[in-house]
Amino acid sequence: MRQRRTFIGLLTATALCLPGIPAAAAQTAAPGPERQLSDVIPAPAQIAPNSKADFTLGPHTTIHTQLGSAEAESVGTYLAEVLRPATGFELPVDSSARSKGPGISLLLGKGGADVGEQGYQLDVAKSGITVRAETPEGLFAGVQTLRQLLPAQVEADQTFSRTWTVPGGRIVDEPRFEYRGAMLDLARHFHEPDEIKSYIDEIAQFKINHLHLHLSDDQGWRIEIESWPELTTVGGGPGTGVDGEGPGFLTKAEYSDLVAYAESRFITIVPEIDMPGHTNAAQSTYAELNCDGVAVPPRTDIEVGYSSLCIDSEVTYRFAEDVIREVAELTPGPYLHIGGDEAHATSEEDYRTFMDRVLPLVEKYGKRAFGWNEVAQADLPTSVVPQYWSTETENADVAEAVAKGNQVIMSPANKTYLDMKYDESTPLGLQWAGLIEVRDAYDWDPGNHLQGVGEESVFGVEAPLWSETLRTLDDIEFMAFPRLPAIAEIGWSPQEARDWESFSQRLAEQGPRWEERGVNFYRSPQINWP
Ligand code: NGO
Repeated sequence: MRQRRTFIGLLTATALCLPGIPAAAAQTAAPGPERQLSDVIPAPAQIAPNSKADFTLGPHTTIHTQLGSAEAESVGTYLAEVLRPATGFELPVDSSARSKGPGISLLLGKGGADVGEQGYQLDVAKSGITVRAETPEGLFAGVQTLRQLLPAQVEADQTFSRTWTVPGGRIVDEPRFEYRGAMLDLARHFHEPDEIKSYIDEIAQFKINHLHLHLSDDQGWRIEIESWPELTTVGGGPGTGVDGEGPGFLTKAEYSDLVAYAESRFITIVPEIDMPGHTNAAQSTYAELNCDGVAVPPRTDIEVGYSSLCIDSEVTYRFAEDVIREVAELTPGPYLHIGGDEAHATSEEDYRTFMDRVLPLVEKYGKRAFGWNEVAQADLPTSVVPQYWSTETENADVAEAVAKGNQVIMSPANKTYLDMKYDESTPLGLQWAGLIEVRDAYDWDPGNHLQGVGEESVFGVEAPLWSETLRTLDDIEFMAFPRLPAIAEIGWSPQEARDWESFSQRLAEQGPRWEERGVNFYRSPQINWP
């Protein structure tokens, strides 16, 4: 990670009441912007406010995008679509570099600070706003920052007649970790593509750039596999959700459409097929996946750790290869998650045998393997990324893998599991890893959380949301917000740029934005919601 620059400026209120100026005069001056340059989640790496440089959007504002770049133009179009409903402005997107006039410019290439592949520089001046980045992804991140610098009403879908002022100054920003993830569990309760898209739209605002989809488990199988067609018709059929809810699965076309949608928000889909445990749905569908050749009964309870593929059977490896091949072919992103958690019904020796055969299949089909941290019990190639989910702060297998060069995704369950209850009274969720209030989710450092795993071995952070108790999008949102932004800030912001006081104030300001967008969220008593 490159050397961080020091903070350029201190955060100051933009509309200062200067000594010597009578209060009445101050009151009649043009109102300052509602937001301050620092009112952003995740906290930017560097902020230099300039109260003389506020920019006000107007009916003639144009969005200029990098000449000749279709990708920059599509980021411009996204921005226009976000801003048009509430402002009522036309906000034409112009990539011809011909029109000048006041505007927002989204520019690619050098010219700004060195912000890496995912970062951006945002300059707000009286004459206009410029976002510069090396990649369209960086521009998109800058656009999310810009969006949060406008008043909350900008998120509404009806037009307000008011001023739309962005606070002046410069932000130079890039992420601490390249991987910042969220996870949805489609297996316990299926979530419809439209619900997943809506979640994608919300998490993208906090610069989350990966969505991990847990596609198979004991209860249900949720992705079409042509070579094993009954996985979805039976394994994802009626009654396959927890407590018999269902059916539901993604066809290949629906999955590809989701991948493309996520890509338009610069989010990479990480598919997970959980093996060799958490496989009851497959084993109740296909008798040959069981050692005794008898299909197990389907199960819709929430027990874990009872199922195992048959390790000595060649059918198991044909199945694993077919599934990995088809999922890999459908997935443009570089990662494929093979689960590997809680295989309590598989002996340790069998577990290693299984992983020795299956991990290379992921590579054979061109993907980098992720697995829950139990995979570290196997002999791991250094390319494999264990995802740490335990509540302990010591794990010998993971520490050993890291010593050999593996990187880790940090998802400690007692900090990042969005399915844990906030407090005893939370109507949804589980509490096996403890109660997780917003501050618990925020106050930890992935760079020194797990013994033997330092900053440089952390590939990123991820917030899993398991769906044993969650059915609707409302349920998902209630558990994710406001903790998801806490994990997003941990993944993006430099450790020295974040602290609870500042975060809790910035988080409070997200409340009205969620209200405008109709997002359900938990009004944590730890936050002074406006
Ligand atoms: C565990 C378990 C999942 C549960 C989840 C509930 C992992 C990696 N395996 O996390 O099957 O759904 O807890 O919180």
